Amino acid sequence: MILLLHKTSYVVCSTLDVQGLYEGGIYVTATTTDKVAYLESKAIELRQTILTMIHEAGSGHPGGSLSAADYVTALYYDEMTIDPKNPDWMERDRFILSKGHSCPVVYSVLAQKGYFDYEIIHTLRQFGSILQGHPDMNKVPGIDMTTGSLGQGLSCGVGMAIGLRRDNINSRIFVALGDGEIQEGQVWEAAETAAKYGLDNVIAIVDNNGIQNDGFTKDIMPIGDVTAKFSAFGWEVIEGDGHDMKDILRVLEEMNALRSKGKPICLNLKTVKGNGVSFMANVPMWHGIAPNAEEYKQAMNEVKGGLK
Ligand SMILES: Cc1ncc(C[n+]2csc(CCOP(=O)(O)OP(=O)(O)O)c2C)c(N)n1
Ligand SMILES: [Mg+2]
Repeated sequence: MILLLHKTSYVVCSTLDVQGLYEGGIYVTATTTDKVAYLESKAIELRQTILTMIHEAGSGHPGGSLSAADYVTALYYDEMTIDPKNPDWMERDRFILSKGHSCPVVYSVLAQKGYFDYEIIHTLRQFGSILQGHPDMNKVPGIDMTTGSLGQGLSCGVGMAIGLRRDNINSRIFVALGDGEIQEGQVWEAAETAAKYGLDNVIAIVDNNGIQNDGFTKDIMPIGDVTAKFSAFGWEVIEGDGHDMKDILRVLEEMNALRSKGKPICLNLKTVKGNGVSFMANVPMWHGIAPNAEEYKQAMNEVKGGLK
């Protein structure tokens, strides 16, 4: 039996098999079940860090950050080829948070992975802090694109993908988009460009939580069938449950199998805005407000239990 210790949580690995996990300088092998448990424990830590930074800042966007917590965990702890000690490494995979207001989720994972001192999370949105309300690639180690004005991230990803291909670098660009965000026309200009150039190094993740700023997407501007839309634009599309770690891993496996097809890939993930906290889940108000002391205490207790 192996215990993987990390700050506040641990994972028990009772069997050793094929998959590898690297944590705190220890490399162990583990089964797929162990991997899911390990990633779920990391997602709990991510939610705790998100809630802490937004509560302490007194402002921020908890809803969209919590909705992204599970796939961001899977990407940074398992899927992406990255080196926290070398954030500008040319061969790395890139992650663009096009829905930049949800940056606490990326700040949290970067802090946990050691891109910068974890204690900096306590300075979110303060004057002089590197962690501003929207992510700045010139300030934060590990942020691959400055975002915040919705609709632009996929265009940036397409440009980066063309550049990487020209330089014969086999890295991938993951771009996380909000479902409200894809109402922006620029997203579809980027989508058709990616298809035209057969950019199989671009992966768009649609965080399909059904809520935008002040209300439900279906009421404000229905986005229709996201899978059919991206397919019509020449993309491969894989659907999945954005809060079921096992299913996220299945989606990523299928994504890797599709890569040789020479088409850009969209992961259409069903998510819940504010996921993990009962009073925030699927409640539009929690798009952009911070929990007070009492709400924070309850939220931290709830996320500790995981999502099951
Ligand atoms: C171009 C632009 N218009 C408006 C906004 C203000 N705004 C910030 S978040 C948001 C709603 C985003 O909803 P969605 O894309 O679904 O993200 P999520 O639900 O994941 O938070 C809006 C309208 C913005 N940041 N950029
Ligand atoms: Mg949304």
